[in-house]
Order: sequence, then C-alpha cells, then structure tokens
Amino acid sequence: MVKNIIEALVHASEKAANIARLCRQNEHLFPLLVEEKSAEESNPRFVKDFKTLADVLIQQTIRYDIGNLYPLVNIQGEETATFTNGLGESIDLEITDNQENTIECLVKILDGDRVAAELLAAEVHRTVICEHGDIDALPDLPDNLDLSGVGIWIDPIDATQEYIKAEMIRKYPKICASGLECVTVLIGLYDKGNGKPLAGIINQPFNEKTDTGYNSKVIWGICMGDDLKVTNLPKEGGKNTKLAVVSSSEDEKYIKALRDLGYTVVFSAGAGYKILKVIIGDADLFLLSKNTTFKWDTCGPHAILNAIDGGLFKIEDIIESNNIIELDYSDERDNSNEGGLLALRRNEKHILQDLYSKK
Ligand code: 2IP
Ligand code: CA
Repeated sequence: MVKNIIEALVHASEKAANIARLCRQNEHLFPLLVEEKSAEESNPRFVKDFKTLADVLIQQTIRYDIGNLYPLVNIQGEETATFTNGLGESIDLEITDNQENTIECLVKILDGDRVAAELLAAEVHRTVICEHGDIDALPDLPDNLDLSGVGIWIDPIDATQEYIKAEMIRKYPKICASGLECVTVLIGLYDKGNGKPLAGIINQPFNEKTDTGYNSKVIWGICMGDDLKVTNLPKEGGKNTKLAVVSSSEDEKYIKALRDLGYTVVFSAGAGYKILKVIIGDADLFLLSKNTTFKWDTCGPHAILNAIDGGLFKIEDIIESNNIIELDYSDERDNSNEGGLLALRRNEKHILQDLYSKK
C-alpha cells in the first residue's frame, strides 16, 4: 500500500529506470538498441526503432501502474502508443494485468522475437519498490487535493541520443557533457486549472556504477502552495558556483552574455539533466534560448525547482520586456515550451535583471 500518488510515482520511475537499464545491459536486448539498421538492410517486418519501443514501453507501463491506482488522473507522455510494422499493421502497445497479453503484443511488434518480448514483459509486470530517494520523508498531501484536477507529464527517457551512444565525456568534476549520466526519467504532476507544477520526480538510471550494473539517483519535490514545499535534497542549498549549463547548440549571443556576467559556461546534454544540475547545486542556472523542450521535459524538474524556491522562467520575456513569467502547463494544445527557458536554483531575480541589461 503506497502512502500517496507521489510515492507511487517514485516507484514507477524506478520501474522505468529498470527497463531502461535492462535494454542496455541484457545481451539479447542491447544489440537491438544499438543496431539502427538502414531501411534496405533491415528485415522490413522488424521494429525499426527499438529505442522508441523502450520509450513507449516505459510510458505505457507508468500509465498502467498509475492509472490502476489513480484512475482520475490524466496521464500524458512524449510518445504515442501505436507502432506500424513493416507489414503496415498498426499495433497499439497496451499493457493490462495479463503478462501473457503483454508478451504476445510485444512478439508482434518485435517480429516474433519471443526472447526479447518475455524479458521486457517480465520487467513491466514486476512489483518494484524504489530503494532510493528517501521515500519515508514524503509528506502527507493536502486532504483537499482533487486528483481529477491534476495531470501528469512523463518523459520516459530524456536524452535518448545519450542513451544510445553512451559515450561519456566529463569536462567538469560534477557535470557530464554527454553519456549515460545525462539520461533521466522525468515525471511531473501539475494543476490543470492554473497550470502550475505541483510535484516532480527525476530518476537518473545510470547515476552510480556498481559491480553488476548501475544504481539510480532519485530526486523528488512537492510544491503545493506556500505551506507544502518539500524535497529529499539535503537542507543545505550549496554555494554559488558561477557555472551556467547550456545546450551544445546554444546561441553564441547568449553564451557571450553569460560569460560577460562572469559565468563559466558548461555544455551538457539532456534538458532534464541540465535542470537536475541546477537543482542539486552543481550549476547556478540553465539557459536555453530555443523552443526545443516540451512540457514532458520540464514539468517534473520545474516542480522540484519551485519546491526549493527556484523557478523556471521564459527567457524570451525576460530579454525582450524584462517580464518575469514562469512556464506553465495549462495549455494542452501546445506542448512546446515556446520562448526558451531559464532555470534558477534560488529566487535570485537579479540574475534575470543582469541578463535583461545584456540584451
Ligand atoms: C531532448 C533531450 C535533448 C535536449 C532536448 C530534449 O529530449 O533532452 O538532449 O537537447 O531539448 O527535448 P540538448 O541536449 O541540446 O539540451 P529527448 O531525448 O527525450 O528527445
Ligand atoms: Ca525529452
């Protein structure tokens, strides 16, 4: 019996991390993940994109597990659940309580690869209790929390390219430029009425190498009004680093502005990972001027930032009109975070002013 929906989501994030690790570590599944065959050389009936299958499988598993416990909550994710195989058949990856059905569905998608289907289905139907993330510290949620008024955004595997390539480059002691460390599972809960993020989980499946594989790092945060702001982060918020993390494709103009303000600019992959670095205090800010993130990338991390009195702001509004507007999740027609973003760990509005003055 779980304490509340946040605990259920933490366990779901760990099941997602287990599936992500299995696909990389299992000798039968790993070749499927890395061998992206060209259209000519691949068997036309074979699922072309195993990494998308891993993504969809994780998303549908979280949907099923959480939907079972909390049927009122609206759950959305980055992926759609339909695959079209080489025969032109559309197959919906649907999870039910019947493991055999999951196997048969996966066998169809995987063109008869029963070994892979059974391995994946076993993980999907496993009961997972997350041992990371200090679940005992989860608070009670407000009695009046109406679950029909909340939505969930899932990014099953953020930084998919890093997940496939896995080439780790570490330029700063605590920040990777690329590699498996940049991969995260992101889950966010938001208020459908006002669009504010309410709670978030970041699970980093490849955080710590062990003798047998990897362990997760799990960070959660809850921000429900001024009275309930809780995370599992250490109380001490860390010192200022004067480090700014940005995407390797960031505009020169913004990089220069940050350097002029005295920041060391560190390039790194993964939207979720970069916000995580800000949350845990390895960087002071993350700036992204392009519209290349989506609600599933930011909802969960944003809630954790709010829980520590940081924020996620639209960079375009700051630069153009000195307007400080937080991202919100209310408009369900438009999933992209238009106008870029700036993630701040603390309520240090002077950084926004400084950037405005550099426009
Ligand atoms: C991506 C992923 C990329 C990121 C991009 C996201 O999500 O996090 O790494 O770009 O914004 O949408 P960058 O690494 O340049 O910041 P996904 O991997 O889920 O497509
Ligand atoms: Ca993503």
